[in-house]
Amino acid sequence: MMQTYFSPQQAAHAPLRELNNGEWVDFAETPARLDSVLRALGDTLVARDFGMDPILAVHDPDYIAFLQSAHDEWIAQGRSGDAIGYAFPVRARRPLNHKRIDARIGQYGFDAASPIAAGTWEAAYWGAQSALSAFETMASGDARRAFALCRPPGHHCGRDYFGGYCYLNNAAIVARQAALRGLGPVAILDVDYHHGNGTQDIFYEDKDVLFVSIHADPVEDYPYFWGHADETGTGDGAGKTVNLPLPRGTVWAGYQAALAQALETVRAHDTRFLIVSYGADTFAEDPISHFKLTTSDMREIGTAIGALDLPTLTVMEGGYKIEALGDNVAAFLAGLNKVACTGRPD
Ligand code: Q9C
Ligand code: ZN
Repeated sequence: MMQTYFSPQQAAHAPLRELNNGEWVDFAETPARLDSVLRALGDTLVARDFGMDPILAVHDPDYIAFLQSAHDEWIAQGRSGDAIGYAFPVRARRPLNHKRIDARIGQYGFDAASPIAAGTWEAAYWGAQSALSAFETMASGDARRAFALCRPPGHHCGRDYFGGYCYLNNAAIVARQAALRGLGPVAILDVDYHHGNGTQDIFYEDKDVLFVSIHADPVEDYPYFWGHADETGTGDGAGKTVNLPLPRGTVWAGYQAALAQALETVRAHDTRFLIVSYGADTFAEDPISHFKLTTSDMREIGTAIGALDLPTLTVMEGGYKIEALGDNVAAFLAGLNKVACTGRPD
């Protein structure tokens, strides 16, 4: 089995509930997701600590300070339980230096699906360290592929905002390290059911990091405000964002065609280091998603990506059918590793 990195502190993030379609529901992105994947994958390696610098190479220091103190501020306000916002500014408003926790949550967040619990910072920090540990084993030449069992996930989170169950953008953090270490051109292929709006925003003007995403059409699914096909990057990054939205109900035939197009885009970028944001929420039985892929389709996705023969770091994103999550991740990784990679990151 390929090198898999994980840290037990990632279970510390455990919000109770989220607002979904006007109702309070049990939080979908639970620590039990980790157990499902760990059971299916067996042995993992414990993440090392690479500190704050690689996190701050992507995220705004004010946002990080907010994440670290938000739950304490919530408690200091006389509240209990998870910190959650209810007022979100239209981003065109001027930045205000708010002190009040509710305003601060609105300032840094974009939805009511992403509570900040007592252990959120600790879990997010160690999730990022898992990604960095997977990166280091590849950058040092010990492995050509590695898997980071990140949780909480990362792709909805931008340089100064959280949302969509995401607080630190694990894929972006390792992409930035790969670029800084001269391992590029770097590409991020996002195959989570939802559009990776945070990753897109972070690299929108960047010509060296290609972002390609296959996801539910944001006309009819979360996160609505990003991921449309006409979003293609700007400035130096023009043409280096590629969005391939698909309709609800998509089965393998439709998915496979989009995947072939995505992989062609990755090849055309002369990619030397690939990061995959892998979400298993494209699975037919996912409770919050609407594609119709099977566990054997997960294996096919992995096989198709593996055929690129590129150094590939996979980070965990979504996937909420917990009983099937481990099997779906294992199927994806088995496909990815069916043929050994010959390319080295150098
Ligand atoms: N009624 C990830 O998969 N809620 N995040 C959607 C639909 C938020 C998903 C509500 C879904 C976030 C990483
Ligand atoms: Zn998702």
